[in-house]
Amino acid sequence: MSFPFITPDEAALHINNGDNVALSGFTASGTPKIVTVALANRAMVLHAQGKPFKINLYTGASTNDFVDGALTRANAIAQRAPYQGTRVTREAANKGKIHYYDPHLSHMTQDLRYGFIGDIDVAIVEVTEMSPNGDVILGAGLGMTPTIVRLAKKVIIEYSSYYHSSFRGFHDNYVPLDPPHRREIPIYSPEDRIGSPVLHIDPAKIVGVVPSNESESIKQFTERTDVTRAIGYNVAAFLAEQIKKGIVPKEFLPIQSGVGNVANAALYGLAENPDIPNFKMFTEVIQDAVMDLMKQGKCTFASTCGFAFSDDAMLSFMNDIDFYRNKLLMRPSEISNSPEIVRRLGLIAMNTALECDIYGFVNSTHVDGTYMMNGIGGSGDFARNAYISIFLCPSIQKGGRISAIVPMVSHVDHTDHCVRVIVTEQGVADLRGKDPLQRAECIIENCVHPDYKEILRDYLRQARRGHIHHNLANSFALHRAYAETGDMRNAVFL
Ligand code: 0RQ
Repeated sequence: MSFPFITPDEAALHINNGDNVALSGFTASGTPKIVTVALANRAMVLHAQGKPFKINLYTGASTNDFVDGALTRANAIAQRAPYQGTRVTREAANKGKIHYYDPHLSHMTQDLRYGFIGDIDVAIVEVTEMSPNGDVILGAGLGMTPTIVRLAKKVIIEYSSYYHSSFRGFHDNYVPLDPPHRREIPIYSPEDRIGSPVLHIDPAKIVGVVPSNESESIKQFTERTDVTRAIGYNVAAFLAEQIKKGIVPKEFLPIQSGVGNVANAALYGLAENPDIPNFKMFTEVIQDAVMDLMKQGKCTFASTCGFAFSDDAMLSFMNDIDFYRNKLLMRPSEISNSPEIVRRLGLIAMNTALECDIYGFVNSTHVDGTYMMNGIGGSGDFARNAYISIFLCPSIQKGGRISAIVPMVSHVDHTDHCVRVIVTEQGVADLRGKDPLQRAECIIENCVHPDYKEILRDYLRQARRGHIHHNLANSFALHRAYAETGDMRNAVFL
């Protein structure tokens, strides 16, 4: 069977107002880049005619301007899930223009299969190779693709010719059975392959193929700063000491690292510490740093859900693809983030907090408890199940006007039960085996910026005694001071 080549505009006509649309990819990697822009244009034309047009949009993780950006600007998204990271989409979600639903990434795919969210009308899938029987090789991100092509009533293919080297062999497509038939997911080390490099799509569902030649358009990270460098140094020194003490096995454990500037710096910190052995990664997304670390021989293997490489790094990856062939493997997000495997492999998980409180609760998502930043992403999948769950953040933000350590977080993503270690540029708070008051003292003395130490000690002194010491009238005094004066250092306790 050969599939019709269609234009992006013709592809967009297959999508109707109110449809549930699911996309391939994970972060910007492997997402469609052409049809979504045409869809945004179609929405704008229909809106100009006074006709309603919005879709519900489900992806592996955050996307890019071709997807969230274009569709948000066109006011074409009704519901959106899971993680997003595009400025306009964030604004729309915060203004209530998009119903943004933020599940754990490991849940999202099975939520679709379980029918929690409704049927999938259309899947749009970027592929890099394709044969007439519907066998495809995906691109730089895997995400939910094996499940969405099974569930979707129609599949639109974006056939990318951007990649001049073949991705064949970098994917491990696999869909677990659902309860009550679920068995163990048989991954016992980061390299284990359990599925197929080729994904089969039912040819009868494929309504057309749209050629594409777009890159992922991912920007490079900002250079490390003194602060992010210090966070990386501290986390590496902590782990080196754990190995020396025999708490972390001397052969080390696989690393999971979140995204962003802080997580990037943490990986470089590991690479620069001579007492950290070469390591493998079992993570949800890898960025440029991992390619560097592979070249240095420090990172020997990475299992991931997507290659979130900047355009320059992607070109150098393609030019040297054979070097990476046995060192990189992409898995669906429900496997890369599977709590079962995270626990079995004993990951060292490193994720980023917006704010932490003195008892070890972490807010990764909502500034001031109200304003959505990105979403929980995979951080919860890893944090609860890791061998050691570490949260990283600079101790202060906005030139010191915000302390990242507060008496009580304004929103809870990760509880004190999951958060084992907090690292800032000031130092490391090891919370394992400590009661709440011991944790508070440990965090204040090791992680808080000097400008805020006395303020937080004061909070503890005047707090009501119990298992946890709090004074609810003052728990948000720092947030209040920021709202009223623009500086948390002006906090006043009642
Ligand atoms: O603001 O953009 O205006 O400069 O938040 O902060 O320090 O640059 O850190 O880029 O690593 O992002 C938690 C958002 C950190 C991210 C978060 C402001 C700060 C800055 C960004 P500007 P930094 P990063 C993998 C796992 C949750 C999901 C997750 C995230 C901006 O890491 O989304 O971990 N994590 N998923 O100034 C007010 C505070 C603030 C604050 C920071 N307390 N109050 N503003 N900022 N702390 C990803 C996936 O799952 C795919």
